[in-house]
Amino acid sequence: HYLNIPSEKATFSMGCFWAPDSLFGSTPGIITTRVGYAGGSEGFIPTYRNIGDYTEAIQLQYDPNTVTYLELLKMFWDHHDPTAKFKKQYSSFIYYHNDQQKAEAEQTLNEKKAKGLDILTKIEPAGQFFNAEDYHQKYRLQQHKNLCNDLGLKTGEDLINSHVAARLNGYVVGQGGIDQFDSEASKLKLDEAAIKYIRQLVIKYEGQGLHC
Ligand code: MHO
Repeated sequence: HYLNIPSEKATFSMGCFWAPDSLFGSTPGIITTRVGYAGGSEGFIPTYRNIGDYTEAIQLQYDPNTVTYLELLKMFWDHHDPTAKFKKQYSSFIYYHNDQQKAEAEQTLNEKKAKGLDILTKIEPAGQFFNAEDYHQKYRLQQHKNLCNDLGLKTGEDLINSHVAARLNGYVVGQGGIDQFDSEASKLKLDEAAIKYIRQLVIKYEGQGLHC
């Protein structure tokens, strides 16, 4: 049901990319997610082992009629420390895809600064995005190999393009919560065994937050 609706992209860097992959993956309105490298020098091909001046980034495909860019920005600000100084790999960036995203990103940044916070976040136009290695895509979900196999999620491209993979990558670490999972499970076309398996994980990890 997500194939033919208008969608938009959002790209953020907010530390290790495994956490926002799970955070956003189970957020209503998120269609797909991918993790990768953004914001570095042209002509350089970043990899995890040789990341150069790129940042770890999450790129979202979202349905703007279900979740707004301002709501995504609120999640961005609420789920990392934009005042903490890290090496470039883990630094805080908003990579905007159009003028409206740029304006809304700047507006929220200015609201933070008006509170006296020393925000290090930079706002830059989205340039080339390099997918991270397959083993980083839906990293939390990939720790459940049998589940991935049962769902036919075999390659990195499968994991990147699958809406179900995005949702479950959040649910397996409790993101989204049990009520949302129960109301959504039938739409994801999961079989009874998968539902049972994922339910116990959501219940176990709900409320425990994200870590890398
Ligand atoms: N501390 C984590 C960071 C991974 S992240 C994708 C690790 O190396 O296991 O940068």
